[in-house]
Amino acid sequence: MAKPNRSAFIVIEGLDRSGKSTQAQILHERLTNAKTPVELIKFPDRTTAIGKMIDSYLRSESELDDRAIHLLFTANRWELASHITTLLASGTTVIADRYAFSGIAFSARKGLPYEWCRGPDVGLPAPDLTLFLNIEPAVARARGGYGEERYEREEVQRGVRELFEKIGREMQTEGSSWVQVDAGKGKDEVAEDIWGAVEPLIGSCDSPIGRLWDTPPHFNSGA
Ligand code: Z5A
Ligand code: MG
Repeated sequence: MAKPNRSAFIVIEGLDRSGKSTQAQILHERLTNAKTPVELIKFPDRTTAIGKMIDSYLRSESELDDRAIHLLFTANRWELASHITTLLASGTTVIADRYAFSGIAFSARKGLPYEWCRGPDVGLPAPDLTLFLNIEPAVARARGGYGEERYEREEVQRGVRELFEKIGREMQTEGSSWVQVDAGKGKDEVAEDIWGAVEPLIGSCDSPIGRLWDTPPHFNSGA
């Protein structure tokens, strides 16, 4: 049987100010310079109609029920799901700056049931690699402090961190590739650690695109 010819889906997760966007950009540039087709997607994608509602909520310009905003974050991923699978199938590497794991961690931190939070993300394109940028919230705060948006407070970040750790343990238990990166190091060192995890995946994805938390892990077009 011929090998599926597709590229890698790489997710960068982590706490606020852990350097996700910085590293996503560095990785994007590195792959572009290596002539590897690559697209960087940021979640939330604040440019769509749903993304604009999320943006307004995060800026505290509007109020929403906790479950309603959770479902909007998930819908924001689903509206890009078929775009992601199309890119992967056509040989473009996809980097996502945050993904479903942020959705679960931030909503469960508010007290919503963990399994309820996970439900709507089941079946999304599964990452081939999730890089979790691990940092002490106090170190993150020292990087210019938290911003003005919702959730940007140290006690929130501590709770979110514990939930990310739970998600990471579960992902590793089920055999998914979840790699912790020490994000407290300098930018270049972190970039090298990330490259060490990403490089082996480039040009070597030989399985069908998986579905997140779905078994068996087959993702067909039409999502
Ligand atoms: N959220 C949610 O609730 N549910 C969901 O489903 C999703 C998200 C997807 C907005 O996310 C909020 O949405 C977020 C979670 C929630 N709330 N919080 N918290 P966002 O992605 O738009 O916002 P966020 O605010 O990511 O964090 P950030 O500030 O963008 O952090 P970052 O991307 O990890 O960091 P950065 O921008 O790359 O770097 C921050 C600063 O540190 C900057 O000045 C850098 O130059 C500096 N930096 C970066 N790396 C280093 C190193 N290695 N050393 C020293 N300084 C560094
Ligand atoms: Mg960011």
